[in-house]
Amino acid sequence: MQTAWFVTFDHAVHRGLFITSAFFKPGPNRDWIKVLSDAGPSEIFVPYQSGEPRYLDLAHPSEGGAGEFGLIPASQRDAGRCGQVIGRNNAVIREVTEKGVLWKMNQLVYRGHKMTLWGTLGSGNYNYILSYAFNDDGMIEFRGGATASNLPEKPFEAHMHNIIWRVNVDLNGAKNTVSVVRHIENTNAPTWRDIVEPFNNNREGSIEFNPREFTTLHVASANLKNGRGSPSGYMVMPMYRGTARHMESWMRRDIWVTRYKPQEIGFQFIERYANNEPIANEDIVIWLVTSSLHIARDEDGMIVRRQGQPARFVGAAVTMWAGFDMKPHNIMDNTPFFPAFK
Ligand SMILES: [Cu+2]
Repeated sequence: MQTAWFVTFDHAVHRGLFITSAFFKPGPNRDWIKVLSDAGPSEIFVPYQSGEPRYLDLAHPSEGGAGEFGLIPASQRDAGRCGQVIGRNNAVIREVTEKGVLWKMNQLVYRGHKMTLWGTLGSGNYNYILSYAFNDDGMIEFRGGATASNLPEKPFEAHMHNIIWRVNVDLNGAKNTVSVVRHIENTNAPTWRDIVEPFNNNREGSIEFNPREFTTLHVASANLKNGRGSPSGYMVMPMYRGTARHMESWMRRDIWVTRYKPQEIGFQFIERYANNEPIANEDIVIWLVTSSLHIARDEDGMIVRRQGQPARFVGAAVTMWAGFDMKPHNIMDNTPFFPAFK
């Protein structure tokens, strides 16, 4: 054993599948480090091109939510050959898989592994696969996949699947500090700068992803160092094809940071939650908007013709993924994957 994960999870109506704690052991001689408390989707917001509908799939109906959606029970067909169905109501799959080549140098190679926990939220005609992969190199992959079938009334209308995450990072305990890492390049010069700044001057608030700056967050704990004495942190990194903006005022920024309050769950209220409280060395929550633009295709289903009946379109929308990664930064003392030097 070089590294290990210990992860707990739960699922609920209005919450989908969410992580309740995650601990990482960065080496055989190192203690377990807490990384996450509760982390999962805050909202799944799906507006359509013509303006209607604009579904909130996780909100309570009294707050404009579309329904009381829970996880769909899973079977061995979901789990495949490497997976197990686990948890309450048999709704979660645990898979331990190879993820392909993680490192290669000439004749040497290391194939990485990960443990994935996933479940499926049944949201009317859509299904949302909520997936968390804990990798042997300390990476965590948060993914939401939109699948099942397009809206039966308008199967050919474009729409946006906005999966908005609420991540209570508790690296080495609750008190953390969030910085923004910016890559700043001037094309009139051959050099560049990579700078680290406090998130929003260490106050609750929001920023935008800037693809030219490779916008990345860095979450640190004041006293956490690795065996070499380097300050340890986790990077929060996007994996976007685009950044969604919508009419709703809360859908005009990409990342928010607030103080942790257990009752602050719904993303449509984020502007009220983010009321300028200090966030340096506090129990913080990171909110990330991750989006898939779904332009309908004929491949999203098939036309079924039966004698004596009008032709109808039966949907089968192939999964579109959105999400982000968390990557360790000076958590481990060295690479755990090189072969022993002789
Ligand atoms: Cu879609």
